[in-house]
Amino acid sequence: MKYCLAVDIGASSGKVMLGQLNSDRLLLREIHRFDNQLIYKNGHYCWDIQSLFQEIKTGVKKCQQLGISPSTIGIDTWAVDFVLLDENDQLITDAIAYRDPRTDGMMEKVLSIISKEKLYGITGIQFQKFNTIYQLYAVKEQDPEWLKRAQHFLMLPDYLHYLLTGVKVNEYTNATSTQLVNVLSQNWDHEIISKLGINQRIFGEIKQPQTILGTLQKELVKEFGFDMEVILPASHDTASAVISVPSTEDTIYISSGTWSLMGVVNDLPICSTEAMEMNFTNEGGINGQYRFLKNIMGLWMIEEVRRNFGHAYSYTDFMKMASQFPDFQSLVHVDDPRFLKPENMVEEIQAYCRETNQQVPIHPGEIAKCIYDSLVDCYENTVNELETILGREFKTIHVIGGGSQNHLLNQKLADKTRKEVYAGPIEATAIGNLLVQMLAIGEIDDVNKAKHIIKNSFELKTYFPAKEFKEER
Ligand code: LFR
Repeated sequence: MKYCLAVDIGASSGKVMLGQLNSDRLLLREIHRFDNQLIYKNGHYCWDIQSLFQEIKTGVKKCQQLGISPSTIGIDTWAVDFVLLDENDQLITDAIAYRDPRTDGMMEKVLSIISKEKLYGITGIQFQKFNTIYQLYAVKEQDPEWLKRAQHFLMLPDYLHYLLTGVKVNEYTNATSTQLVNVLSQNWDHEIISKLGINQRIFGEIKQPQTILGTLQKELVKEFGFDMEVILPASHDTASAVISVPSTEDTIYISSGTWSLMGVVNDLPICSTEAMEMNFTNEGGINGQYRFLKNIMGLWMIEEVRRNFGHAYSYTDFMKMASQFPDFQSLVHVDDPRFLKPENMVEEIQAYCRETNQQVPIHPGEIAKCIYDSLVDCYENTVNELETILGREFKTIHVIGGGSQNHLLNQKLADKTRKEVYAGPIEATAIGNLLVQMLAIGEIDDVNKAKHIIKNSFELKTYFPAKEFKEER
């Protein structure tokens, strides 16, 4: 069977994963792993996009050293971030990151041009100050000459795919996160774009996952010693991850990583006033489906706390230390924008607790505990919101991604929501990326078969709600 290569880059690390089918099992092998982080450059928080591309090349070369030449490759990253290219296809800007404060106040400005109801009605996308639409508006206000020079707008995976192939397209699932795509036509919404006064010409053709983009540029073929087909996966990492939920029929999922994305898969978008007020999104999925979900601040908070403690503790250490402290002692509202990019996460959490007259967590384990409890609290509220909007109850929650390894969080989730929690697969995003490549080249016939392969290949852990769960406060 053919080898496929998934490049999955998250906000804190990236990996190159090799996949191969062996009858109905997906064999997964990590080829290369690297760190990713925000860098401060030219007055903005940025991603080092060139070094990310070098890491992708390193991953491919490691395959070569192992004597493996994959047939296909596809890249996914987080959403909303983009680059602008000039008429010579050169970068006009650094890849400025969504946590950069350039978007402060931009949502309010955009909403004075297009009403909130109209924008939600057209796009079905949640309101987050860092969405591409507000980033583009920030460019328009702060660096208008960039937009004047721009010929092409590419999301980050689109740009990385372009570096591999020389072909410039906008992949659909990621494009929806811009808040510029019409939820029904699944294409750029020209009315919104023109109302913002942004040139339509920069937006390219939207292509669906499974599109075969082309082969590698000649220099790369020389460098690697082999060619590959470049295939568009669901290039928004969350869209790839959701593909790995073994069955999306009757379950709520949480894609757990830097963010916790909690929701369901729907055949039709829900753009009701209720959904807008609860700030749910209808992001694009594969096969024309919608990821109806909500962004919850997620493990970013613990990633930052770890950084604040000089990486002295691992995530497992935090989990172990946290379990020694009582439940629900202090809670923070995880979705408060103050936690998006504070100077110091530990101090921000402590300040929040002080201001709200709660016990101030001091010990690293106590701080971790406060984060886990607050996340679970938010998950529970989100379950209630989802069940209200959808008018039905769910019996299970499926946690996928790196965060699904947090036993403490999984058990708390089961206890608090009184639902069964299934955890895994850990590498959900890379798996979803690989499955779409395999669908594109006919290694897998359809999505049902892909789901069967996931069930057959990865072991899931089950957490039952504790019989006697009493909330302490
Ligand atoms: C998760 C994710 C979310 C998106 C956020 C910012 O990695 O892609 O889905 O809202 O990052 O791009």
